[in-house]
Amino acid sequence: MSDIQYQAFETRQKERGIDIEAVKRELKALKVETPSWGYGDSGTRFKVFKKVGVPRDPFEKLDDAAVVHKLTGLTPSVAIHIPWDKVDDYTQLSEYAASLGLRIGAVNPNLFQEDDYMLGSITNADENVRKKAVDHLLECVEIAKEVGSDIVSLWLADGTNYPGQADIRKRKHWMEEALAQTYQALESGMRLLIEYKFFEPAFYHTDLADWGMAYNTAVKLGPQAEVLVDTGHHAQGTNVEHIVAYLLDEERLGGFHFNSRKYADDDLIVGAINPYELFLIFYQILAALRDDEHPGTQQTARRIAYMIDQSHNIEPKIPAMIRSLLNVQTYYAKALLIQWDELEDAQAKQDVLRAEACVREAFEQDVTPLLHAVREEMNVPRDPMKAFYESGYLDKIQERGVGGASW
Ligand code: PSV
Ligand code: MN
Ligand code: MN
Repeated sequence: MSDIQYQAFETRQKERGIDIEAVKRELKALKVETPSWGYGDSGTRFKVFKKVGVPRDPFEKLDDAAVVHKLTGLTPSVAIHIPWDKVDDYTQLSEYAASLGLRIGAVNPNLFQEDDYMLGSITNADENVRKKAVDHLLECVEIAKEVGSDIVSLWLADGTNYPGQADIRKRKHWMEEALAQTYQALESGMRLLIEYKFFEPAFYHTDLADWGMAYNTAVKLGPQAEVLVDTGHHAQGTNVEHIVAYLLDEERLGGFHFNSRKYADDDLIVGAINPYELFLIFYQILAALRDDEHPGTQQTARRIAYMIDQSHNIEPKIPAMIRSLLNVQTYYAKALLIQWDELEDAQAKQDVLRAEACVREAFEQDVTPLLHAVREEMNVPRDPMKAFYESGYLDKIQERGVGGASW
């Protein structure tokens, strides 16, 4: 991409009334957390394909995450999942992260991979199982404190497969009790992010099925509990950006798990299936940030935890992560090119077509020259994917062999 192309881009955006320096500042400030489990082997219930060079332990996952951060400048933190990333010494893990220019981000409890949890974890009718699950949640809060993280991010697999299988309201009460105990253990400044999903692994009812249930639970718990929107966890056709706007307005949008879905919780590369949705999510966030009349909403928007949550089944792990991040950056950049004065004028005049065009036109801008310029100013490669393939890192990790960490 030549400077001529960047000049043409800048001229065009200035004509549109866009403050390019402000756009660049926002792009440089964008940070997206990557998940430790996105670097390990994963699959479906049919098969986990084992890849050569996959990290064998949490430390090697951090090594890979550091490469991604070095090449993109976007990913200074890594989410961990316990017990997948269980280590003897969490201080050592966070010090190792720091030595690579990273920090440990959200701590994710795992309440779905033990036989005891087959019929539920914190919603299980067996009091002993519920206690075990709460102990694990409390352990995760302690781990977050040890690694210096301010986020515990909870996804609950609990649900039932058949009508009558369990008492839905009793399960709701048990869930609320368990989460209240977890909430009590948070220090000030820490947040509990509550993720919802409408089905799977349970196929009749899920205890935290949608944003309304997650929101209600968060409100009951208190201000340190917020909702996490995983973009892949909605039924077909759901207007996810509307949910985003609503939760921002209620000051309860805590974070995102970015990925794409076509049919269900497919965990495909973010932006690969419906890039317009990703753009429209950022449109709502940027609109909230501009809303001077609602400082609480602005503050909520400012501290959103952006995270990737993908399990790459057939893709090479590190390039898949880089692709995901570049997609997030691209659609964020496009949203930053919305001409707000024009949009607000069209909305005030109730000019439907002009308002729609205003949003769509930002999406249609080619941001490639802008992203090349921003990356240069951030001292990262203009083309991080190409730089990765040329770096020799893939050859270097061959020595790890096959059979690294799964999820
Ligand atoms: C399962 O659906 C899931 O993908 C959730 O999105 C969680 O965030 C993730 O696993 C890790 O527990
Ligand atoms: Mn998720
Ligand atoms: Mn999921």
